[in-house]
Amino acid sequence: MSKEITDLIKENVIQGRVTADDEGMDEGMVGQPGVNELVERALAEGVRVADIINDGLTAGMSVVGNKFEAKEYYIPDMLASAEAVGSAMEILEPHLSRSGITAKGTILIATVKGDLHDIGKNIVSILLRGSGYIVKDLGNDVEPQAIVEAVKAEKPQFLGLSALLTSTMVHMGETVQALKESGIRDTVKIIVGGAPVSEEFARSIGADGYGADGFQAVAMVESLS
Ligand code: B1M
Repeated sequence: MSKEITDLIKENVIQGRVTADDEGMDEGMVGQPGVNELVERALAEGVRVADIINDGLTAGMSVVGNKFEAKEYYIPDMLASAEAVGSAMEILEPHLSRSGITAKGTILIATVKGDLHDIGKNIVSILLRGSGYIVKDLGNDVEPQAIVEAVKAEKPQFLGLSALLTSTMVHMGETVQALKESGIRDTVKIIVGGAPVSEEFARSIGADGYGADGFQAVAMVESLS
């Protein structure tokens, strides 16, 4: 049952359908539940939020990525799917928060300079919030110096950096370097992630941790706490 509904969510992410009013890539799907309705239904049926995210949303976006690579999908198609994932995450956010929990710490998070991909960062943010952290999101395309200023002002325990492009991951290293030059590198634990990033890369730029996905990012923050 759980697999059936997460498969439907995955399919509707691929179709880029937010609600039942949307046509979908294959068209003619108006009236069938979209990602929003399916996520609500999955929650009502008691499907685990982690399964909705991993087997539905992330699995769907992964297929979208493959279709983009194969030139079956273009940028507007990707955006429709991204919108469906973002909308689903808004529905899921309150379910991730554990009631009555006190904040475990503050995390600044940003997608680095030159990079507009923010879906993964937003998922990581929501999961961290759901685990009891205060997350301050600096947005995307954030310059190293702006991150340095934010660390000085907010004094967070953690800094999360995301990059999705091989051409922008270099700015993660520059950000670590800028923090060193400002003399505040050791005041904050730095966690990095994003599709082109690896544990080895994280080590090479002097980050404290790496998360392959949102759940691993949370586990890494917990282990560094
Ligand atoms: Co772009 N894009 N994109 N894109 N895009 C990729 C990344 C690409 C792999 C597609 C491809 O060619 N196959 C490719 C990069 C190639 C490379 O660098 N090697 C690419 C390209 C080339 C581009 C443009 C240059 C295209 C163009 O204009 N010609 C352009 C660049 C714009 C820019 O940033 N300056 C561009 C634009 C876009 C859109 C705007 C259309 C859109 C982004 C919308 C948005 O984010 N608001 C977009 C999308 C959607 C994608 C794909 C299809 C999906 C990315 C995504 O959201 N994945 C992507 C192809 C793919 O991934 N297969 C692609 C789902 C998301 C949940 O996963 O972001 O990996 P991800 O996050 C995961 C983990 O990585 C991890 O946890 C997340 C949750 O599990 N994680 C962290 C992420 N951050 C973390 C931080 C952590 C820890 C874990 O700690 C802090």
